Amino acid sequence: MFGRKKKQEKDGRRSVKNFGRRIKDLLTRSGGTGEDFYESLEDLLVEADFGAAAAVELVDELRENRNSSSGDWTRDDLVAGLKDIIRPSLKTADLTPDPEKLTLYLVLGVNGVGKTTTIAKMAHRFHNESSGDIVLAAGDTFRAAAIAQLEIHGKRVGARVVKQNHGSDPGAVIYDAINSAMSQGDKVVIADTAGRMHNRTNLVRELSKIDRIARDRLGKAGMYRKILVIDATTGQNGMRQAETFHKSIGIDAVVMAKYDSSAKGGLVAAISRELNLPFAYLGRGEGMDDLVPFNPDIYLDELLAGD
Ligand SMILES: Nc1nc2c(ncn2[C@@H]2O[C@H](COP(=O)(O)OP(=O)(O)OP(=O)(O)O)[C@@H](O)[C@H]2O)c(=O)[nH]1
Ligand SMILES: [Mg+2]
Repeated sequence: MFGRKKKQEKDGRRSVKNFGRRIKDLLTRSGGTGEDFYESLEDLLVEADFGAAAAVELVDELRENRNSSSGDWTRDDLVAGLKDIIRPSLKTADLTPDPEKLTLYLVLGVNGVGKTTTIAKMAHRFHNESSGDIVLAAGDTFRAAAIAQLEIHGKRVGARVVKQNHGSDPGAVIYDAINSAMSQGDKVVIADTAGRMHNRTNLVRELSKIDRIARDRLGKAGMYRKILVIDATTGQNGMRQAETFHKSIGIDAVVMAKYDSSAKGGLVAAISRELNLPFAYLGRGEGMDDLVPFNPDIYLDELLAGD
């Protein structure tokens, strides 16, 4: 049993399908009828990271939509019913750089979620789409190693890194990076930020300051996108992070990193439903090509697949 779980965790595509398989088992067990069926379905939704409130709402909606003459739930009905309810809240964000304007992507998120890796993957993607030279801003000045890590990634994907010393003002680094891009005619700046501070109030205050500096420097001629990275394996913590960042700084798009190692998947639906935020990409591995544009229909097919 333990061995099997380990294997599922390693194989992202299979483990993401876990929820769909469990639905299938539930239908076999319950015959798709009765109070127990609905309660167990609610439990499965909670286990899949939809969150308790959304799980109750979704099951209530399913029940209401069900015609009394429809009989027991079949797998096809249930999958279609869940898709009908979840699909409308799923939105995509297209982060393709504007060739006419300088675009700044400010990448936010708590420590360890996958920000720096996501930045490298985005730079790699934009570079391949011939968006010109990409500038990376080493805005995580809180840890010395963070600057070095961004430089390694910069070399790997062929992007220029603008940095200052460890401990310097991150707003100043990002200001410099925007100036550098403007003077060289580059169109894309992707800025790293720290995910950790002495405490959360400090982090939010620091990020709000960066936000003001970046907005002022870019002005109307630029495009500004605030990207929140969430770790797919953190469950309802991810939901709370999204709430906090969106409330205090305002988020334009979410990237769900480590989606390959997530045993669940409902977090995407929960964040979409509760916060009405669009998703840009799913991170599906550590490689530079493992950043896949979010596609709601593929997401739902995978989530609900029963094989
Ligand atoms: N499997 C998998 N691992 C990932 C993915 N994205 C990032 N990682 C790994 O997660 C770990 C943390 O990634 P970082 O990019 O350093 O995260 P961060 O948010 O910049 O971390 P801090 O700078 O410490 O706040 C690294 O080992 C990455 O290789 C992903 O999509 N899939
Ligand atoms: Mg980092």
